[in-house]
Order: sequence, then structure tokens, then C-alpha cells
Amino acid sequence: EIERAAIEEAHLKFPEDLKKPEVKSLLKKYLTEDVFNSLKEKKTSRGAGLYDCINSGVVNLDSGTGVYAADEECYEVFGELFDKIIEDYHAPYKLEENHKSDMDPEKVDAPNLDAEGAFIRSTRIRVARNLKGYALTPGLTRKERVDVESKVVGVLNSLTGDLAGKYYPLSGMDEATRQQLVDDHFLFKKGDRFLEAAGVNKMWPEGRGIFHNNDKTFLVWVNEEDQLRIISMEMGSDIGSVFSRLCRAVNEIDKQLGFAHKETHGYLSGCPTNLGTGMRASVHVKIPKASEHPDFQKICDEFHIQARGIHGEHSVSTGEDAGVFDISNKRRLGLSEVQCVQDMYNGVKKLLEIEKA
Ligand code: CIR
Repeated sequence: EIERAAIEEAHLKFPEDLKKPEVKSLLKKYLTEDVFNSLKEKKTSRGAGLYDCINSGVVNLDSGTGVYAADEECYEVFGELFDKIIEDYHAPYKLEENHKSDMDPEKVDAPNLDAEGAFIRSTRIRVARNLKGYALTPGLTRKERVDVESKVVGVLNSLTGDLAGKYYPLSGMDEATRQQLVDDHFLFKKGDRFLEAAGVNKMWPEGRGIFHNNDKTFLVWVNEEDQLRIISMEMGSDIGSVFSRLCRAVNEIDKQLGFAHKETHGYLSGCPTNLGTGMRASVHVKIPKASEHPDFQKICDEFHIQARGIHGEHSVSTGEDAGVFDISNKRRLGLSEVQCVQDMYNGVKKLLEIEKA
């Protein structure tokens, strides 16, 4: 508590480092001295302050965004800062428009794009969700974190049919299990320096774990960056099937536990980039020709899709994977989950037309 008091005292002064020319974050753009002064002494009812919201971007000057919400109320109490950042990141969405969710898989128009399996290797869709009534992950207490884990695992263990599976807690995990989860590319690592500075890594690895079904097509990360990352994936190109399995799981968990949600912000997440649907729908697709097309980037922008290498955000695919791209939806807030999947589908369809031509 003494340490916390000292931190809070130090943070009544504007973070001058943000003025350095190399800093390009949305935090820098919108944290004017006036906004800082108007917010610096405010607190949410759980005790989160401006420090909690901005520390990640102050410590990590290379942040793109630079802010996290420790709890739901941060989005209101510090709205003067968050609203501008959210509307900038998720432009052209305006918070007054209200976000609508739709997890009805029947509404996606997604006949298989590549039934022969010549181009699309795999399909994966994830959503970020957090339970109502708790802080978001930067602000979770130990008791809450463990409580969230036990509630979520209770529901996951009650799932039946193709969703039935097993939960693997990270604490005390044996080496064979760990290795298997690494080999399956299921294991998540401790959060990066951005999450560290936001407070998301506290008490690591306590309260964290991974659930997967027997077929390894349905996966849930518990208390990683969000309380829940719900993931549906399979080899091949059946986007409809992957979305449909995700919807069944998400709707069941929502029914039993209830997700943190605001009409204006959609599903809540500690990171404002993940508000709304919290969805990333992607395929790994081999498009060596389309990706060399002079208008590739323009087409991606027009179809609201994002292309990256298959080994993470800034990777370039080489060797056996040359020409293989991870193509995902780009928009996340102000449109429904159905529309996010449709964005990805339409974009991939277009890229395959170019590839074949
Ligand atoms: C940042 O501001 O750069 C980090 N807090 C990560 C933000 C989320 N990731 C992203 O926008 N790609």
C-alpha cells in the first residue's frame, strides 16, 4: 500500500516522456495536459485510477494504443480519454451508434471456398469475453481471478457432445502435458511487456489454464489477456462450421455466466482494441500470386481484411510456407460477429478469385 501511494503521488504529474518525438501512440495523441489534469485524481469504485489506465503506454513508449481499462467503470470515469482512443482505433464507429451482437451462425453466407483444399490450410475464429460482475484482467484481485477460473471451468466441464473436453491448469502442470500443449500450439505464454505494465501478469500462472475438446477444434484460454478467449478452429476451409461451433460454445457460456457488456462498447475487454465483438476470424491461405498483385493492399483495405505472415503479427512467410498468409477481419466494433466473419469470408473469396485468375 505504501508503494501504491508513492506511485499515485508520482502520477499526479504529467508523463513528460510522451512528448518525445518517437512516441506515436493514441495515448499521446489524446492525453493532453487538460485531459490529464481533469482525470488525474479520479477513481473508479474499485479504486482504479488514471495511472492504471495509462501506465502501459507511459512505460512502453512504442505502444500503438497505450491504454488498458482495469475495470468496466474506467470506460466511464476516464471516458474523456478512452472515448477518443476507441473512436480513433475503430473509426468510423461512433460510440453513440451502439454496438449490436449477433452470434447466429445461420446468418453467415459462407459456402465452402476451397473444398478441394488447394489454397486454404486452416480456419480459426476467436472471441475475447469477460464475465460481468468482475474487474477486467488488469484489475482482477487474486480471489476474483481464481473465482473466475472455477466458474468458467465448471461450465466448460458441463459441455457435452463435440464440445466436451478437459481443462489443464497452468499451475503445477506436469512436463508431458506442457509439451503436448506446446506441440499442439495451444499453450499461451506469460503476457508481454505491454500487458506486464498494465497489471495483467499479476500472480502468474495462478488462475490460468487451457481447455480443449477431444478433437482439439474448440479451445478456451482462461485468464490470459482476457478472462476468456474462446477459440474454434479446424484444418481446411469450412468457415461456416468453425463459426457455428464457436457460436454454440459462446452462447452456452454466456447463458450460464453472463458476459461484461455495454451497449456503446459491445463486449468489454481490458484492451480497447478488442472491444465490440472481440473477434479475430482468420484463415491460413496460400496466395503467392494474389499477394504480389500491385493492388493487394488496396484490396485488403477495401474488403476490411488484414494480411500477415502465419507466424505472428510481424512475420513474413518463407520456405514451405512461402506465399501463405494469415488473412483476418480487421473491423471489430460497430458490426456484429456475423458481419466480422462475413468480412473475412468476402475478402478471402476475392483474393482467391485473383489468385486463380
Ligand atoms: C499497444 O498499445 O501497442 C499494446 N497495448 C497492444 C495493443 C493491442 N494490439 C494491437 O493493436 N495490435
